[in-house]
Amino acid sequence: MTTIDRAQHDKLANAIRGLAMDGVEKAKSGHPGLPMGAADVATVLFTRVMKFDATDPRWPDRDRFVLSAGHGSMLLYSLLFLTGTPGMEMDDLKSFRQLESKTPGHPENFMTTGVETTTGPLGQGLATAVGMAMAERMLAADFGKKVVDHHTYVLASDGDLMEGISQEAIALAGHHKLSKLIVLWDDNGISIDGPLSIADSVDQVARFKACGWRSERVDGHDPDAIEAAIRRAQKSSKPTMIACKTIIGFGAPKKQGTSKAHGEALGAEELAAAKQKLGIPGGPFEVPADVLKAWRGFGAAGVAARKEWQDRFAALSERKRGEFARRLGHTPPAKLDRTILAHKKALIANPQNVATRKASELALDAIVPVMPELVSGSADLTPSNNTKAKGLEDFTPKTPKGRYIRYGIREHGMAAAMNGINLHGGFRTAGGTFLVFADYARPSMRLAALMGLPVVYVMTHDSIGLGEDGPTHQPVEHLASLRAMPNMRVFRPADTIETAEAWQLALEHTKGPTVLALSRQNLPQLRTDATAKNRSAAGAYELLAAEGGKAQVSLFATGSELELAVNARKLLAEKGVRARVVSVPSLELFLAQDEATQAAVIGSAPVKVAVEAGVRFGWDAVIGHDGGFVGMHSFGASGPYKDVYKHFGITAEAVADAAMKKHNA
Ligand SMILES: Cc1ncc(C[n+]2csc(CCOP(=O)(O)OP(=O)(O)O)c2C)c(N)n1
Repeated sequence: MTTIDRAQHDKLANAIRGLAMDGVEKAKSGHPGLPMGAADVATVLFTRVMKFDATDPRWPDRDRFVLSAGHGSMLLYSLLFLTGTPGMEMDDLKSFRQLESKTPGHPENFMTTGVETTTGPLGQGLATAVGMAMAERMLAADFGKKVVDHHTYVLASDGDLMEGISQEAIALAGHHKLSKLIVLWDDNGISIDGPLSIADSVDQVARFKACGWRSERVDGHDPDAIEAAIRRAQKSSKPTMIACKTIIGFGAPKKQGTSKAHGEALGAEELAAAKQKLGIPGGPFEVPADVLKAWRGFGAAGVAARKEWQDRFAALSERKRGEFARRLGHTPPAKLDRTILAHKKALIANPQNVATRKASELALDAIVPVMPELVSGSADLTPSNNTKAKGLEDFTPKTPKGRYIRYGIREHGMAAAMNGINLHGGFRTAGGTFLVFADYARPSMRLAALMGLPVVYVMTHDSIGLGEDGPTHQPVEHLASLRAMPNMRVFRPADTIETAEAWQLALEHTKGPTVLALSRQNLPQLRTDATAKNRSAAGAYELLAAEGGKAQVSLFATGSELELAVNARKLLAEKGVRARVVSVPSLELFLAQDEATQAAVIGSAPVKVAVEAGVRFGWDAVIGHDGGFVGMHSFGASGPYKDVYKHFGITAEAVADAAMKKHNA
């Protein structure tokens, strides 16, 4: 236990409170209530409990701290400053919420060193931390506890626990007995609308227990009690939730304990009164020298532990050290290219007319043996998503070397955990569900795109082509909506070769997530070439040129509809019309190419028709406003898939007719 006495603790905690009040006051916006209320909890974590070295915020074996309640960002920024994290100066705190500052409204891991994950959408941080704790266990299994042995701490608010994603997250964590995950709940009973009691009456302690956690209640303003609870948590074989009873806006005489302290500046009068009440000396942004010195001491307290870690790391073989660095840097294995090329060549030698979900499994079968960092999984659709490649064993508490995660029917929790696994470092993640249920995972997918995390979503049953399950399961607007998301790449490969190429591009890409939209139904292998060149890399390419002269028609298609375009080209030839076929495995990747490349692929044929079993939205950039489009204009329908395609007029004949109409116009 600590040697920090109460008076010293209060000074340390009040430094956070003072900075948070001043930061919000200067910005005239922000959330002072949480930092003031949770300052004691955070101070205990950072001065007594956590293993970290502020001077080396990227030390791989540091304890992770996730501020799930991202609106309380001044708490985190104050801690980074006080502990002496490089790059966080007092001037940065003074620039809170200003453009391009290191102190944006909500924590953004790409703006601020020391921020482990971007938070703000409530619930996401908690669910992301579950993935971090999973990754810690998996990486320890690969490299040993001497180099990977740390905790993941989360500070969560009422909102974090009310959001539905929290249920998926805590159920996953409890099931996996993620004992190194410790959640501190800022139990202040207040949110924006007022007291929590107007909208919530969940017994959170009982709820966590029911999900396989240890949980207990403490006084969130009693540092020794908080520390003791955390020490008990560290010894548990289960994850722990500690309900820390706090007062929002602690110290603000009129506003504390009310929603008035939640999300606005206190105002000069209340701020001055709070500082007086708390005994915080000095003017705005002033931290007494002795207090800052003490904080800096705690920031550097982990230097020795880090150096010892470095010695242990240095004792690993050169090969292991290199592999550790490669994996933490998300660098794809050197063998990946060769592996994909050999896989493509085998497919050309022995063509497979299979669904692209099956093609994805074939690609994974080839990739998994050369990519030990690839963690696959599915939200209870393993036999449908084909995500369990040969050689992948289940990840369970007893088999931490398993690289297949059974996420259960928890798409949102899965997507957030995938983010956490990537953020922790050492792993790449792929997770499966039906494309239509991207909607159930979307807020976490958006954060992956925002943070630039290279996760892969294996989203099968990608159109009305799934047939009998009907419109609830048939994605229609999903391709367009995912393409609309900045930094999200969507691939809809048409055959085995394009699927292998899409996997290669997804895994070689380290700056953002990728959706693989894959068919349920079998498709012909249309590609007959297997050069080292990845033809999908530019997003689109000419699959078949026009025969017998200049093209009169350009047909564009993705995924399962490429076959229709190929057949339509034949029908047009029978009518004496020359058509070429362009495959577009990734529309937005294509639209990101330079103008000349785009123009060359789009071509100069006067008639342009696109076919995709989704909505038109986005296609005008290729076919023009006056182009023809064969696709969906409504929700789908239940029936055998060939009947459904006919019903909605998505056929080779319809494509040929659309082209003929334009040709004759
Ligand atoms: C998903 C999501 N919905 C809504 C919000 C907007 N929001 C920010 S803070 C907040 C209230 C949070 O209350 P609580 O979690 O108790 O935080 P505290 O009042 O203790 O600071 C809301 C609704 C959000 N950030 N994320």
